[in-house]
Amino acid sequence: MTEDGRVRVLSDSQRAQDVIAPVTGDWVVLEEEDGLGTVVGHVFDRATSVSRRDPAERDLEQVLASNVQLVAAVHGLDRPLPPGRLERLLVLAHKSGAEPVVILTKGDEAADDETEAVVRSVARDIPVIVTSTVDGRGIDEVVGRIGPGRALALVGASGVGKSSLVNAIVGEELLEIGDVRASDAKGRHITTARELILLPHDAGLLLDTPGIRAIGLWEAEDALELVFGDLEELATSCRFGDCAHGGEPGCAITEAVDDGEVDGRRVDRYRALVEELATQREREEERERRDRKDGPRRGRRRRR
Ligand SMILES: Nc1nc2c(ncn2[C@@H]2O[C@H](COP(=O)(O)OP(=O)(O)OP(=O)(O)O)[C@@H](O)[C@H]2O)c(=O)[nH]1
Ligand SMILES: [Mg+2]
Ligand SMILES: [Zn+2]
Repeated sequence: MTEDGRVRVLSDSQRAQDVIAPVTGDWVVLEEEDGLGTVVGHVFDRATSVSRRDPAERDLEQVLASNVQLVAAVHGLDRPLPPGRLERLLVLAHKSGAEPVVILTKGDEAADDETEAVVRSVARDIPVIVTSTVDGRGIDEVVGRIGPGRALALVGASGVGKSSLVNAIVGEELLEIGDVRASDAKGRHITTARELILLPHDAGLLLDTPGIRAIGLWEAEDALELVFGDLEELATSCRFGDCAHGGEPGCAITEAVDDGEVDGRRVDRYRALVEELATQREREEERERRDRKDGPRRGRRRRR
């Protein structure tokens, strides 16, 4: 999108091996190239960057969206909400540098107490908006959070109703929506490309994304504080500075679990995430050492 409206340009992926490949939300410089026409010449630094570990290439970052001010962890009330899934989505959102919000779609379908409890315990200080495209609840609240010049990225599993929400906000059937399997409420991956939608009346932008199954975190150690801040606070009182909270003497977290102040399963998920991120960082460092020795391999460069 340019001052003069939409233009179709070439993103030269061969050349982009050496620079940053553009993603939806990027600000870019367009250049005229002989024989090629208009091409993406340069991608500006990203103010925020929503990313995960590439599900196909375990040691690569995949940027899902950039330059958004808000990231919504979207979940549908027609299905159970595993706490680990919401935790990961929120850590991913926080890591992006944007503001996280939780959107619970299909508010017209009965939510169970369990889902409510999960949301209350995981998304403690994060705004939660319940929406429905059937009775219209929550739609104005979502729009109210966006505003002129601001963009909201919708991230969540297939079939939770991200594209339906966009259509409800825009007020027309702009995006294709799909069915969910009645047996397990799974979606059918209807949206296949990321799409930036400019809202009418200068109300801001929405960024729809394809449903994601795996939420592998990428270099998100510092972002764990959003959902596990209380545990990280407790950890400062552990006897050992490198306590892994796995039964070491003088572990403040283990004590809090024993006293019934903290849910042990939540601690297990926290420890698993810390472990996962540490392993990933080791592999990353190992690869960088190898790359320095061999020279960079094509297409394996870090996109940052
Ligand atoms: N009852 C109810 N159904 C909804 C609501 N929002 C979406 N749906 C239904 O949920 C199904 C999936 O909606 P989509 O918008 O395609 O979901 P999506 O998250 O975009 O899915 P992917 O593009 O595959 O990632 C459709 O059958 C919608 O009609 C809602 O608020 N209430
Ligand atoms: Mg969709
Ligand atoms: Zn400890």
